[in-house]
Amino acid sequence: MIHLLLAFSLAALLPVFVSAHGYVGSVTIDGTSYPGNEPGGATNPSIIRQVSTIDPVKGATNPSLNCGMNATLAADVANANPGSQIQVHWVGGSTGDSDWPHNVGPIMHYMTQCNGPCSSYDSTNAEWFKISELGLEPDDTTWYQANIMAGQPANVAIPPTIAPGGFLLRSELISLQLAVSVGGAEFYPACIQLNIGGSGTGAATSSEECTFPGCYTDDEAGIYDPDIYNPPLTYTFPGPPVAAFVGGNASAGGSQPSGSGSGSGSSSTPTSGSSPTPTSSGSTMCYLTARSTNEESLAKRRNVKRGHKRRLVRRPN
Ligand SMILES: [Cu+2]
Repeated sequence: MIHLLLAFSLAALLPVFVSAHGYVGSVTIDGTSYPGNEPGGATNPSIIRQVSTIDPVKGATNPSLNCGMNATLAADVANANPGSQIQVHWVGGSTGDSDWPHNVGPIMHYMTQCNGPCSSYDSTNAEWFKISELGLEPDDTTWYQANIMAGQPANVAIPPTIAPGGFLLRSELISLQLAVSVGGAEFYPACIQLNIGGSGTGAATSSEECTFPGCYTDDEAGIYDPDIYNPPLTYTFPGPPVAAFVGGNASAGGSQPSGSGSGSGSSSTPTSGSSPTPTSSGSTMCYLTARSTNEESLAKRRNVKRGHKRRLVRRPN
C-alpha cells in the first residue's frame, strides 16, 4: 500500500521535474530584440547558440559547461558597443511559455574573444573573464535569481572600456536547490554572439581568465553548498573575480534598469520593481550559510583552483 502511494506520488511529481528547466528565449541589446531557438527544435538564424535540451548541465567537468547542452554555432552576430545594455530573457519549459522555474543560486556573465567572426568560433578552449556576478539581495535571504523566476530578464552591461572585436557573452544561471550534494548543482550556460565596436582598449588579464570546463570544481564553495537551507547566508561566487577593467561602476549607472546589485563590481541587476519573496516549492527553499567566508576554506578553494588549472594546462588539446 505504501509502495502504491509512493508510485502515485512519483508519477504526480514527474511532469513537474521534466518541465522544471529552461533556456534563453531571447536577448535584447540596447532595445533591439533577438530571438533564440527552442532547445532541440528548428534552427533559425539567431545570435544565441542553440542547445539540445532544456535540461541542466551537470558536473563541473562537463564539456557542455562551455555554452550549454550540446550547443551549436549560431548563424548571426549582433552589433553592440562598450556600455551596451543587454537583457537576457531566461524562460521555462521546452517552448519557453512559462517563467524560469528556479530561484536559488547566482547569475553570472562572462565574455571571451572570438578571434574572428563569432559565428564560426569554437570556444572549447576559450579563456573567459567574468563581467558580472549577482547572488543574494541585501536581505541575505532572497536570491536575485528569484527575479528571473518572476519573469524579469538578467541584465548586464558590456564593459565601457572594452576593446573592439568579436566576443561571446556567456550568460549563466546556476540553480542550487539540489546543491546540498556534490554534483547537485544545475548549470545553465548560454552563449550570445556579439561584434563590439568602439575604440576601447580594456581587456582582462590572463590571471582573471579560465576555461569552461575548468573555471569550476564540483566541491568548491558556491557550487557544493551543504548548508544552503541554513540562514543567515553568505555566498561565495565560483570562478574568477570580476575582471578589474570592468570597473566598479561599470553597469551601475543611470541606464541600468533598477535595483542595486550588491557585492560585485559590475552587477547585472535583474530589474526590480517587484521584490519577490523567497519562495519555497515543495521541499526546496533557498538558504546558504556563511561557512565559506573563513580563511581556511578560502585557502582550500584557491588550492583546488590552482590544481585544476595545472590539470588543464597538461591537457593534450
Ligand atoms: Cu530546472
